[in-house]
Formats: sequence, structure tokens, C-alpha cells
Amino acid sequence: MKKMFFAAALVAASAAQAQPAPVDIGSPWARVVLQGQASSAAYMTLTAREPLTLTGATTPAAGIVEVHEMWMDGDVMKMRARETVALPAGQAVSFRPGGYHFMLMDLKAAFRPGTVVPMTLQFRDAQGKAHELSVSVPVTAAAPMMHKP
Ligand SMILES: [Cu+2]
Repeated sequence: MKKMFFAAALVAASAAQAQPAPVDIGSPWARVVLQGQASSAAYMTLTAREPLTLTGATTPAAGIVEVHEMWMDGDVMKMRARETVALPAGQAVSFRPGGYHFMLMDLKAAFRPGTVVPMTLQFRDAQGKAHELSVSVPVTAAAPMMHKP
């Protein structure tokens, strides 16, 4: 039932995608979440082919998606929400545990290994024009740094 939900949502997201944003996505994955846990995170590498600004993301699998940044301040791991992330042309920007990540909150289902979370990333180009890109994000059991939203 939950797998059906993800599959149907993925098709809908792909069909709505007319002009993909000029950005290459590498190694997307989302952290496995057990029933009862309220949040997960999605990671990937974004390489824009022209200067872009990441302005947000959505997924039917979560009620809230935020772009977060983590960093070490001395011995203390800190995290904050980012409105936007600049993506310079040709430069890979990594979303990975301990750095940038998509924070997925208000989850609609457990994130089980082997399922796929469809995400739609939102961008703005240098002319201010909006772009979107659909990304299929596999759920895996890798264990990135844990943190609470
Ligand atoms: Cu976060």
C-alpha cells in the first residue's frame, strides 16, 4: 500500500515535469526512518549547468521540506534552515550528512529500505525564472549523523 503510494506519486511528478532545470543530480538517497519517527533527511549532489539558486523542494512523502545546513562550531554541531542555496555553474554542491541536507518533516509514511521518495526541487535562474526538477530518491539504510529538527 505504501509502495503503491510512492509509485503513483512518482508518475504524477514526472508527467508534470515539462522543462527540467539545468542541473545534474548525483547519488540521491534518503535516510531510512522507522514507524514513529517524525523526520528524515535527503542527500544528493547538485551540479548546475548554469548559475542557479535552489529555492526549495517538495515531496508527497512529507508535509514539510526545508533546506538545512549543519556545521561544527567548536565541539558543537549546529543546524539552521536556509532560504536559498547558490549553485554556481559547473560546481558540484554536496548535500550530505553533516552539511547541507533536505530535512523532511511531518512524514506521511515510514521510509523503508527499497522504497523511493519522489522529490521536486525548485530553482531560480539568473534571470529570476523558476525551474523545477523531479528526482527519485532511493531510501537506504546508511547511517548519517542523527539530529532533530
Ligand atoms: Cu536538518
